[in-house]
Amino acid sequence: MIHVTNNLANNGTTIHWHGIRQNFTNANDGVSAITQCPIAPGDSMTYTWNATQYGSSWYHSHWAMQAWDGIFGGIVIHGPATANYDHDLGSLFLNDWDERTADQLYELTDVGGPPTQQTGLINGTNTWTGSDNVTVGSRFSTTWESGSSYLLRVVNAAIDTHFSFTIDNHTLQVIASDFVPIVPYTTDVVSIGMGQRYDIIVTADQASVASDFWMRAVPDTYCSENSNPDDIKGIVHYGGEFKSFKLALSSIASPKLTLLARQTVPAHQRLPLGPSPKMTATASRLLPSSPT
Ligand SMILES: [Cu+2]
Repeated sequence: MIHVTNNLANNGTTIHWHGIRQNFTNANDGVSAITQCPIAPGDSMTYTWNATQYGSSWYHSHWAMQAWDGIFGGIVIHGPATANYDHDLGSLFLNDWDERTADQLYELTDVGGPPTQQTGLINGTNTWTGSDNVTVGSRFSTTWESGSSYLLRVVNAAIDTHFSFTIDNHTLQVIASDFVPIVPYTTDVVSIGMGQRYDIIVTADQASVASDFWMRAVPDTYCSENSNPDDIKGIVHYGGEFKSFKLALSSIASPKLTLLARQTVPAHQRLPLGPSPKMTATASRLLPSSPT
């Protein structure tokens, strides 16, 4: 059961639970104008559905372009894993990013096809150098203890980018794809399409090589274009206690480079988002395991 309150000033919203089976609960699928009317500004709605699958997914707005201006988050439904790990770090989001809002880009798409994205984010953050030559933002970073193994629940929440996910020097052990547990296999790179999730175990076994490694989300540019395909990077740092992943909010070093709807989205004539859009989806980060 999830209570959603729409704190946006001007726009309706709905929240869709990506990949969740909605047998007999179809009205809770969160698809605007299909399974429900949008939740009006100031209004609330309680979504109720059964967790009959387990694994990693995400929720996102299903109203216009809102999801790609930042209204999304992780869903974790606990269940068995097909390989052992020490620590579950949680959801790790990959996004493409542009300083214009998704609504502004949509108008360009109407006349010229999908525009080139400027860069991308790892869990809501990255650095970026604009046309004024000023670099803003900060890299995503995560601290690991040498010898421990970590579960990463990677989600591609991009609007128009297929990513290749890698961590320099590290082997990735894949144990689930979307909500499907799989026989574990190891690889150097995981290719992840929009909306997809992969559960990946990584062992911190490279302390003898270096203390810091790049985590990379490389846009597959045969599908779409990006101005900084080699710069969507985060840091894996060895040396200290791990912390679970957290999707970066507006507390990011630069307010400019972040998921737009988390902060101030400039008013726009087509879809005038309010001066301070904010949305809370409570109790949605961690959902109980399904009864068997
Ligand atoms: Cu979805």
